[in-house]
Amino acid sequence: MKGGRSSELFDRAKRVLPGGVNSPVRAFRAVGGTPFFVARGHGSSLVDVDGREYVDYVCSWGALILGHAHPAVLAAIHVAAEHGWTYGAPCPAEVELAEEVRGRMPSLEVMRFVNSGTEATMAAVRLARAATDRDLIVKFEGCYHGHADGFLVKAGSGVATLGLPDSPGVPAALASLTLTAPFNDATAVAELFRKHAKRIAAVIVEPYVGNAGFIPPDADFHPALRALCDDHGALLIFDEVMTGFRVAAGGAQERLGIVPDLTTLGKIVGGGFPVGVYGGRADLMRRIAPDGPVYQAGTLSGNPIAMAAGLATLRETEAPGFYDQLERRTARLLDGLQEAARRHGVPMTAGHAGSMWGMYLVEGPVRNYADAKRSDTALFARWHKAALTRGVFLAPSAFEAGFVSSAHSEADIDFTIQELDAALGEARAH
Ligand code: KE4
Repeated sequence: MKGGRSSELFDRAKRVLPGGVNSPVRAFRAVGGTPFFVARGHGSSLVDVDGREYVDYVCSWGALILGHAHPAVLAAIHVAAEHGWTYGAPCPAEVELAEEVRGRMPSLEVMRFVNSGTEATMAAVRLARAATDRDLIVKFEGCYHGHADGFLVKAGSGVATLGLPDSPGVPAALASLTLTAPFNDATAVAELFRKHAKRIAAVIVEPYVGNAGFIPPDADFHPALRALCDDHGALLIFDEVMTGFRVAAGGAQERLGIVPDLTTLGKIVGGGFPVGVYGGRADLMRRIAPDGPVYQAGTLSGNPIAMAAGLATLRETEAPGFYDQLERRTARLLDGLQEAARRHGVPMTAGHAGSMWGMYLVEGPVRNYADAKRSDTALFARWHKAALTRGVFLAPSAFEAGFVSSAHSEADIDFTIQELDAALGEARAH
C-alpha cells in the first residue's frame, strides 16, 4: 500500500523493530510493498489505519477460528479480567481448559500449558530426548515447529518465505542433531532409522503441512511413521499447533486416526491469546517437573485470561455442524479459485483439510517442499498485491496456509472468489 498512515507507522516501526515487525513474515518481503497496520478486527474483516477493509484469510495465522473479537470470547475475557489476569499460582480455568483439551484429544492424557507453539515444541523435544535417552530428532523439509534452535533446519514458514538457508546463530553441533527427510517419504525416514539406529529420540511432524503452503499427507505416510517409531523405540510427536481443533474437532490425529506419543498445540487453544500446549502419554508427561526431573517452567503459563479465551473458543466450536460448515465454505472458496485459475490459464494446485487451505501456482502434485518451491512466487506476489487493493488479505507468502473462520459468511466467500478472480487476471496480465 502506498502512502498513508501505514507508511508513516512502518517508517517509525523500522527504526525500533527489526524489519519494522515483530514476526518476519508480516513485513511483506516476499510479496513486496508496505504492510498495512491494523486499526481493528471484527468477524472476518480487518480494517487498517487508513480505513481500508479486508476479508482476512490469515486469521492471526490460524489462531482465530471464530474470527476477530468474537463476542463470546470477549465476554469471557472481560469476566476473567475483573478478577485479575495473572496469579503465578494455580487457578480453576487451567484445569477446565486442560480437561476440555483432553476431552477433544484423548491422547493428551496429561499436558502442560506454555505461552507459544515454540515453547511447546521445545519442551516436547526435551522430554522425548529425556524419555529415550537419545539425542537425534527427525523433522521434515519445509515444516516449521517454531524458532527454537534445533528446528531452524530446512524450516518452513518465515524461514522458507525469506529463503533463509537455516539460521545463523545455531551452532553446527546443535543443528547436526536434527535430521531431515522429505514430507510424504517414509522410505527416507526408514533410511534415517537404518543409519542412526538407536540414536533417534523422536520424529516431529506437521500432520498436514501448513508452513510450506498446504501439503496433505499421503494415506500411508503417517501409519508408516507410527510403525517406524514403534519399531525403533522412538517417539512420534504430532505438531498440531496449526491443525489442532482446525482440521477436525479433535485435530489431525482424529482426522487421520493416528495416536501420537506427544502432541503440541497453540493458536486456537488460546483463542488468540498466547498459549501453547505439550502433552501426551501420562508415563511420558510424568517425567516433567515437579513430578519428574525434566525441567520446564513459565511465568505466565496457564494465566486466567488466556485460559478463559481458549475455553470460550473451544466451547463455541462444539456447536452442531460447526466444522462441517467451515469445511463446506472452504471447499467452495477453493473450487472458485481453481475455476478462476482455469479460465485465466494459470496452473494451480489447491487443497484443504477442514478450514486450513492452500494453493500453489504450479501444476500438481505437490507432495513435498521441493514440489512446493516450483510454485510461481513472482505471480503470487503480483496476485497478493492486486488482491489487497480489492479488499482480500491473503497470507503474504506462497509458503503459508490460509484459514476460513466461522465469521466468514457465504457473501464473504462470493466476494472473495469474485475479487481474487479479477486480481489473478490483473496479475497474469502483467
Ligand atoms: P509460535 O511460537 O509462533 O506460537 O508457534 C510456532 C509454530 C509451531 N508449529 C507450527 C506447526 C506452527 O505453524 C507454528 C507457527 N506458525 C507460524 C505460521 N506459519 C506463525 C506465524 C509467524 O511466525 O508469524
